[in-house]
Amino acid sequence: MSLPQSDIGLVGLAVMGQNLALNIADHGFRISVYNRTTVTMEKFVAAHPSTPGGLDGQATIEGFVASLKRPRKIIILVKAGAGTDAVIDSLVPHLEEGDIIIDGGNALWTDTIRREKDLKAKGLRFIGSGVSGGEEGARFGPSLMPGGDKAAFEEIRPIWEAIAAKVDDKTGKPLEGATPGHPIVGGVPCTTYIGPNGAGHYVKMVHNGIEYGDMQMICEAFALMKNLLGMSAEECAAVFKTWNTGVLDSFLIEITADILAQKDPVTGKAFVDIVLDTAGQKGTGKWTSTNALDMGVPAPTVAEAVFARYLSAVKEERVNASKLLKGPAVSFTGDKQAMIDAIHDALYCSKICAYAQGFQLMRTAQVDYKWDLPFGEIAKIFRGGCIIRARFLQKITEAYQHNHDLVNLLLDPFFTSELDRCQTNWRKVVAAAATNGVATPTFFSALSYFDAYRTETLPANLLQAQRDFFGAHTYERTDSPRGKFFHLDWPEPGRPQLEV
Ligand code: NBP
Repeated sequence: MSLPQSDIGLVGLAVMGQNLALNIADHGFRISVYNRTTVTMEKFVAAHPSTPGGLDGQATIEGFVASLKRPRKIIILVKAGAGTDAVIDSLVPHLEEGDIIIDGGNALWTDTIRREKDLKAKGLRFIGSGVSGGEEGARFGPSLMPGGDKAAFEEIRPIWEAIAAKVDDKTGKPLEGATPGHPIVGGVPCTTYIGPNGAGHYVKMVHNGIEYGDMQMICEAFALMKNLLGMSAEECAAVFKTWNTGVLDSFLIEITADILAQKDPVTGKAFVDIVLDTAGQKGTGKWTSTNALDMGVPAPTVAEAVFARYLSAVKEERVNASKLLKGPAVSFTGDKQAMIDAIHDALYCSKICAYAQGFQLMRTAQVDYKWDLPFGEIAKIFRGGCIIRARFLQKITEAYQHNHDLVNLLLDPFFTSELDRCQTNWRKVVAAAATNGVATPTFFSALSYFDAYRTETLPANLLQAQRDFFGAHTYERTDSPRGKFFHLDWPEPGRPQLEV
């Protein structure tokens, strides 16, 4: 008796692939699975003999493709880059016109644009879908950001909506409590069609850039509590736990509270104190920052978060420098609780700026790539499943629902008033950090971004005059229409023309 054909197939059975396959099977879809190293596939299938939809392990690409219903839908979840291209190349000879390949890896969006174009020429349809939420998200509900062929997305939509994280649309809160074989029923799925070709992977990249900012900001809040206020990890954990009940309520604040409360099983010390202070990265924050520079979009806070990881990585240099470069003696004598509240507000305001920068990037990219990104929907699908899920995303959704063409998130009335309400505390924290020599690069950067953005006349007038002086780069005049350029016939250096 021949086995039934599968609804969908998946190539790549590492952490993400295994968990996503189980999530799909839990929703009653039959799924064929293939992995380059066959034994990984065999062990995986053997470990999960009965799932609601059923797993069909295949040892060859030919058998894998033959096991799928037409048009075939194949998810690739392998190491992004050359691995993805290798899998596509191995699949293509066995596919037929109209079949759909879905890349769920963290692909560079320009690679997705190239792949979509190449596959279209071969009659195949391609979806580049951001998948966020790590292992847990893949297993019980990720945030999914699909871009590419719209009609192809409509064919995978039932599966994508079934496996995505779910939120309560009114409160914006993720629906939790899924267990193996018992997925969440109801709620609004955290997936929506993002746009053509590389749009989904672009949005996923920006999501990761914001995530870099979010994580670094939380670390700076911790650094201030620890180094300025002399608080223990346990005391900091209690503060983060409280913060998680207010405007900062988010996955990252929640896990930070858990991490800071965790003891090291070997020494019994606070776990965070035995983790070496060098942070790794996989490159999506760098991609976001490089893209910001390429497009000329100010996203300094995201970039600062990437640089903070680079600075953390030169541990030996820092240890040496700590003996040679002196800073101020840390002294805090004020009201401790008031400073904790101020740190809360500094984190909140900086976070608003990081999101504003991320949405600015998407806004510019959509013009360059001729996308029409659904910003309100994007904020909606970030509310559950993904690493940056947070209560305040509901406010971003509302901001874009009120005004799809919002120029900058900072200009939405809600965020304008929040920044107004909290900025005194934000400034107090940045000043205290500077006075006491506690490095808080993203708090500083975000505040400078905010101040520069709200400043009518920046010192760039002097800068442009300098450029005209030494390089005849021309300047625009304040008393002339924009776009009209002038050059001054500058006198010799040291001899400014004092009278005209
Ligand atoms: P990895 O990124 O560690 O990739 C391992 C998988 O890629 C294995 O199945 C491996 O097969 C396969 N593979 C490689 Br490596 N080169 C291959 C090739 N040339 N041909 C065929 N298969 C190849 O897995 P992951 O951490 O599960 O991530 C999968 C994707 O999801 C990545 O793009 C990642 O960036 C993205 N992602 C990961 C997370 C996360 O939290 N881990 C979150 C969101 C997105 P093998 O078993 O034969 O070596």
